[in-house]
Amino acid sequence: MRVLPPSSAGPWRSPLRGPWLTSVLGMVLLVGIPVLFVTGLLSYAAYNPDLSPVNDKTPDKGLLGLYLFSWPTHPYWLYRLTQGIHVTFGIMLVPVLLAKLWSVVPKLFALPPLRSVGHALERLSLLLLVGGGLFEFTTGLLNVQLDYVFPGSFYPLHFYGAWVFLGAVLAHVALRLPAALRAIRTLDLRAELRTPTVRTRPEPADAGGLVPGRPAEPTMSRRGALGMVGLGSAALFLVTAGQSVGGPLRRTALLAPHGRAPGSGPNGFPVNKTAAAARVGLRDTGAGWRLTVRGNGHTVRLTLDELRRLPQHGSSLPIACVEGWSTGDQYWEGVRLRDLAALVGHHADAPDVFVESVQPAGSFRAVALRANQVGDPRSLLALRVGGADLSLDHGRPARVIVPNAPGVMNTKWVRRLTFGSTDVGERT
Ligand SMILES: Nc1nc2c(c(=O)[nH]1)N[C@H]1C(S)=C(S)[C@@H](COP(=O)(O)O)O[C@H]1N2
Ligand SMILES: [Mo]
Repeated sequence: MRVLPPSSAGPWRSPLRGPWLTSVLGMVLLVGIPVLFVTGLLSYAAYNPDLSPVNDKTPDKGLLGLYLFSWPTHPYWLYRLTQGIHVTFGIMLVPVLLAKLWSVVPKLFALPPLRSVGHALERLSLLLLVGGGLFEFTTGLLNVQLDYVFPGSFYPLHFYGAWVFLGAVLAHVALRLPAALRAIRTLDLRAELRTPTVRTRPEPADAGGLVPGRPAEPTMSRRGALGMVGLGSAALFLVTAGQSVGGPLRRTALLAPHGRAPGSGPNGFPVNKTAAAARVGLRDTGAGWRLTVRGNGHTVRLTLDELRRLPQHGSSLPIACVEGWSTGDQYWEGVRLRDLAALVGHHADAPDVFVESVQPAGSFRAVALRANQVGDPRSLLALRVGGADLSLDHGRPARVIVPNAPGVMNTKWVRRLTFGSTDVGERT
């Protein structure tokens, strides 16, 4: 049997593989992945997890929560933008990630698997890098696209996975960036984009063993390979971005589960969880419904008609879900949260509030809002949207709407507001 030198790496014979191609794809990820990290960490901060246990899906975060800050209500569209970018870029980077993995596949299967201690460490960091990357993209995609199928909650998996992935990416960049910058200068991108398949030559042999020792005839040019990745990303953009961007792209958002308007009329915007799915019916939200407002030792109970007789205000705000879909600005009308706080004696400074739904169970039935969110004059307990009463699926008779908050904070079918508290568990 003939022993192959490392650079021949057995079955991997594509003449396109080489440090240049890997580095070009790496540079795209080097720009894209930090954007995913930053927008992801912002999304985590937007949940205000340090405010209340009900907001905190990762209570064991320890030092990883050090950067948290009180999420602002201005500008009202910021979360829609950052989370739209997070999900859209994440989906668009999938072809780049897969192409990059394809380009280094001889390394992933290199034999012998461990040559020295240094080699073992390098392989371990690659395992965390590849495993972490695949894990983050898979959990993210599944959360957005499907009924979630991973065991356990999405949030801790994606959150802790992100830190592992970040560590591996930083190590990888520190180790590889100088070589990648050198490799990228070995071919001229613009010339490659003009080179057809017949004139495609392998890159010069490399120490890393990406370039095959016995290259096969090219079946595709580098232009073709990069074009395929680019077209893949562009196609994914076309079938998903509409869920966040809106406008005419909304009609092409074929892959976005909540992307397209499910109906017409004022309540014809996406529904994350229907009343039926939340096991909320007319029994809980009909004539017998009362809103309980508590705080400062006072308790006030209001019927829907009494709520309607309080000063009504309007604000145009979107719903922007962590899953990346968002509505355009909807015109909500109802009672300001800070006016409701005043009903129980919080006149000067708005306090935090604990919001509870009539929904009997589920992790989104309660949420805590921070004082800045309560105090914002655009924050409402909404009774109407687009000039019509809320539909049952959108939270009839009353739901919270807050500027620049993740959709999950806009609790539907509200039953009780406790001002000056962020966790009613201990007090109920
Ligand atoms: N009671 C209750 N309120 C809820 C939810 C829920 O599951 N239960 N889902 C939240 C989430 S995750 C989002 S994105 C928004 C979506 O609002 P919509 O269904 O009216 O579009 O409602 C929020 N309010
Ligand atoms: Mo959501």
